[in-house]
Amino acid sequence: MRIVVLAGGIGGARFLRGLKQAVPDAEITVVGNTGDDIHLFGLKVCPDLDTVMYTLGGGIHEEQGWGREGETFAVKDELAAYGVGPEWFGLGDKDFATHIVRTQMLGAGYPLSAVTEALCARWQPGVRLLPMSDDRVETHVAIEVDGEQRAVHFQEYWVKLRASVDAKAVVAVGAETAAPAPGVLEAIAAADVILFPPSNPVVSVGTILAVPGIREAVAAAPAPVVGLSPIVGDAPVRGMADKVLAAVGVESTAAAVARHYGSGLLDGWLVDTVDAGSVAGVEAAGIACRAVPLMMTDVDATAAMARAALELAEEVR
Ligand code: GDP
Ligand code: FO1
Ligand code: CA
Repeated sequence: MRIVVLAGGIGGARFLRGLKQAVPDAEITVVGNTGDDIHLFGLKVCPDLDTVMYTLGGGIHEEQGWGREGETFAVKDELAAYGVGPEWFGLGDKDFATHIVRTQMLGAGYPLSAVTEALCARWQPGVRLLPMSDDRVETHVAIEVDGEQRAVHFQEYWVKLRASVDAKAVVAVGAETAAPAPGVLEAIAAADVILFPPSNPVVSVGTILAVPGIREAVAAAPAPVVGLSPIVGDAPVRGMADKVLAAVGVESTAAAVARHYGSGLLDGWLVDTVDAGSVAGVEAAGIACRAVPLMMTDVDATAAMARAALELAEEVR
């Protein structure tokens, strides 16, 4: 079975670990978000691609969901000693190696998709990891501070500011001129099932869909499209997705996110059992809906979620 998953970072990666356990023989292609990418110290950092690669490759810092386990920060400390920042983004020594290899290969002319394939040759994530685009796309957030509007890089908003101020707008800078990476459209067209994991609907799945051609390809694909809600009981399970949902005028409920994706895109939607009351409303929007446990407490629980998503895909096929 060929499955395509549009994934961000932590939520997407954890879901993929369960999906792999649920259908070990499936051929999984991950279209990864690159809108979180940031250039630091002359290096290109790809947080969501690295979280998927490290999580599925066994190198992730499990509690954080980003960066490597057993990290040290000697390089970061030395950079700070030179007064070279930013200090608010925790790049570890092991992680630096990934960004050095990536930046070196990009500098040699390899596209991001080829670089990602090379990095995955070491990590063996057990899925085909494609960036959404080889072109530069970076999410910026418009905020208002002391009455003046300004735009900050997503990572500054998310990590430095901890999303403590309202997001007035979220812009995927460069998306309009970006092209899907090689293989992305083909994988979507050839898929037996397309899944939207419980990733951030705005800055993860939304950014991937903002690359011209990808939303259209998903909508036109023969495969059923099934999503899992990252919102449980009117709140994100973790992180600040509600802040960016508000920026695009979407309330922080499982049903509102389904409607935000729309029946033109989604054939099925899974909500958590606590949101069972919203099933009828989602169905009324033309999207098949089931209420199942959606907390990724361990790989077995996540595998059960993945099986439920695949079952719903067969029901709506
Ligand atoms: P990020 O790029 O690192 O923010 O990760 P993603 O965008 O892939 O996923 C972030 C989303 O995962 C957040 O909005 C969380 O609400 C969601 N999430 C995290 N853990 C769980 C879980 O156990 N169950 C569900 N349904 N969503 C989760
Ligand atoms: N997230 C944080 O909250 N604090 C950090 O210091 C941090 C460092 C970091 C370094 C490398 C990397 O690949 C990801 C990192 N993240 C950090 C996560 C990153 O902000 C992700 O983009 C978010 O989790 C949302 O996707
Ligand atoms: Ca992300």
